[in-house]
Amino acid sequence: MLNLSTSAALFERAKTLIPGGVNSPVRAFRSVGGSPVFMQSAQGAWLTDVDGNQYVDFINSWGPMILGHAPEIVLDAVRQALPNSLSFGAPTHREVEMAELIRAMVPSIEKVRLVNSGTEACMSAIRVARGYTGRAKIIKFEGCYHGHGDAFLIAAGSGALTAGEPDSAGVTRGVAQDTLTAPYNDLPAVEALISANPDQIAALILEPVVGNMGLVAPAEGFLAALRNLCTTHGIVLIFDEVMTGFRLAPGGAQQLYGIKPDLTTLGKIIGGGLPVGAYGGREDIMNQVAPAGKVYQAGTLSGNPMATAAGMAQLRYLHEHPELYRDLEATSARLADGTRAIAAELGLHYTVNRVGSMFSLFFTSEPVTNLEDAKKCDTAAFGRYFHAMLNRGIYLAPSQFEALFVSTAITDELVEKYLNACRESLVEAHSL
Ligand code: HOZ
Repeated sequence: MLNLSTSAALFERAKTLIPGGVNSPVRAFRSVGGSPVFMQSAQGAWLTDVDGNQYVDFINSWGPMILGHAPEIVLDAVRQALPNSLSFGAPTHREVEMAELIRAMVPSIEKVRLVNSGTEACMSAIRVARGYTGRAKIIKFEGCYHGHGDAFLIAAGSGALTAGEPDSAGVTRGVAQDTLTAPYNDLPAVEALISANPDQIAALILEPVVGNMGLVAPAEGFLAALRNLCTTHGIVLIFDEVMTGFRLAPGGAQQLYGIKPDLTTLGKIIGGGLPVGAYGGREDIMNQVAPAGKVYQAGTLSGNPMATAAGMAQLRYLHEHPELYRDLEATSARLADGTRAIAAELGLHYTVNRVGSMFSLFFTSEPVTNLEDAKKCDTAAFGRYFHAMLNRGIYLAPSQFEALFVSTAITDELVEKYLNACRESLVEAHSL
């Protein structure tokens, strides 16, 4: 068993100071039991906690650390930017370069605005869509998570789901009534919402590959059909690529599936580990944003020099090394296929969903294509599996309803370590 005494003591202190002891709900380990591990440092694939335990990281800060932790190119860029001040609240050359690079990598983005988080990006994108169309309602999918903006905390995934509160308290009825929801991958449900609300829907927002109810892929043709529906009905199609952007391909899920959204929201990877978000897309829509247009959105730390230094360094590396996506694909396939095979050998015909370097092991033998399917999982067994993996030095997302993120720092040897731990942990979790 691990010695987690320093983490446990910190958590006790934190609970008296911070709601639930954490600054983001999933971190509290509520859905897997026990108390969270407090981290001290990380290098490459390895995390070290405050008690000195080491773990191979399969969360990677929920996505941004695609090159593993503390990559020299990113640290160097930050070191170089550091002496020139941490914030100006004024434009810098790097924001222009970053916008150029984002546009080169994601061609549907003709104009882009930098913000500070994925939440901010999604909130702003919706406001722009409403300003552009003059309509109020939006469609989102059950189990998709677009940050904690009021409009999105209806049937939300991620921490909201983990906490068993997919509809948050504090969201007014007025806001809630403008958010319409449909099951993911259910085209007839979307068509029904559109016909029941003619000329009232400003935007349809989705994770083109969902990472927030565990990993769920779009059914064949689903994204293309949504694209057609939105074009036909004048609805702004928004891809939330906060998790998938620059991860599933250099141009994100939209490149992988060949679909062009009207707007895209970004975050995580574009900050290289520092807080950044962005939203962008069609020029005519983005020209609605102040000061070019009448949709107001602003931020003192937007385009922050440290965040753009880190983000640019990482993005540039990804842009210049497209071959790394092939390697990530191969590593992730070995991890996910290996997991599936081990579970099956043990008589557990569990579902493993994977797209590129994101995957989930669902503790159910039925296919998982939407939130209702995901909820069929044996979450108690998942909790036991999570802790068994942790004890073996494998750091997974502490919830059945999250995806794992693979970094380029995962070597063949670490794949073997993970698979051995997976076998032993499945046995332990099910007392086989
Ligand atoms: N919303 C993130 C997972 N989908 C969790 C963020 C965090 O706890 O850091």
